[in-house]
Amino acid sequence: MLLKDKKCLIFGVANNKSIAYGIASAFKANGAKLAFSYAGDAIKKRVEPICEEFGGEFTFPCDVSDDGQIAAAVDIAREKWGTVDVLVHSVAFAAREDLNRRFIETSRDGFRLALDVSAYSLTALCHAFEPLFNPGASVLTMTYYGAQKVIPNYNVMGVAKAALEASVRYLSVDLGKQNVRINAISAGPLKTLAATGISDFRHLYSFFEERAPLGRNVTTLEVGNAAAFLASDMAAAITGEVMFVDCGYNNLGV
Ligand code: NAD
Ligand code: 0WE
Repeated sequence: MLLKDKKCLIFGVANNKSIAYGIASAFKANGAKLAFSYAGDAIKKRVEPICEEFGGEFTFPCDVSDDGQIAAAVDIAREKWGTVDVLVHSVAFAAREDLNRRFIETSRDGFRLALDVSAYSLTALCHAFEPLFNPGASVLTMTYYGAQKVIPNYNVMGVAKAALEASVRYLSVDLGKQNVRINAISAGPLKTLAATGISDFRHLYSFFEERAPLGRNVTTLEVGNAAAFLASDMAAAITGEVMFVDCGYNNLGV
């Protein structure tokens, strides 16, 4: 029970394939108290039964590109819990057209959207929730290898993830002063909603599977277990890190 009675806010569950769902499942197995955000009414209908499934305490609206909704989420968390022990950011978005053509063709608006939702939102959430974090609290975000190396079609999301990973390092200094930690998990490819409709995703998925040292891809629950460790006091001296949970793929040269 790594997270016994810890109050955990989870941003980014869309359905039971979401990485955030695997994280919620591992957190629940470790005794955590859970609450879930949703962005829009369509997602609300999916998140509510998932919250019930995990015995979650409340759901709340939060489009992370809207400062007003972030402030309202802080108010709800303050009212329900007073303080927060764990915040999970498992959110990303880019316009589909920017993942289907050459990176060089990325528009200013497409760049702004991807970086706003997928990178800046982490800093916005950390700043807004800063007054609620207990000493020893932990923030987690989800990244991908395309931040560090070129992955075909990942494009502006790779640039957004590079900004996200750098944000984790800078935020670790600011949050460290109040003994709050922040880390990123770099997960191997997973067949989630955010991966459907990506041209060549199936090819990329089997490419990783064939080459990864463990000869397979990761599961959302394995990502969740790594998240439970990083969120727990077992990881009390780990902050500002990007931890790969990818069956070893990132270590390969050729
Ligand atoms: P997912 O589609 O299940 O989750 C993405 C979530 O982002 C959804 O819940 C969606 O509602 C939310 N979202 C999008 N725009 C939002 C906004 N403006 N405000 C609030 N929420 C918003 O897909 P996933 O694969 O579980 O993605 C979760 C995280 O994991 C993302 O950061 C993604 O980049 C990262 N990741 C995914 C993979 C993969 O292969 N699937 C690998 C590594 C990292
Ligand atoms: O981070 C991600 C998913 C990011 C993502 C996916 C979508 C698809 C639908 C962001 N925005 C959108 N917008 C949509 O309209 N991953 C790590 C999964 C992923 O996405 C890829 C990948 C991999 C892996 C896109 C291209 C190439 C590889």
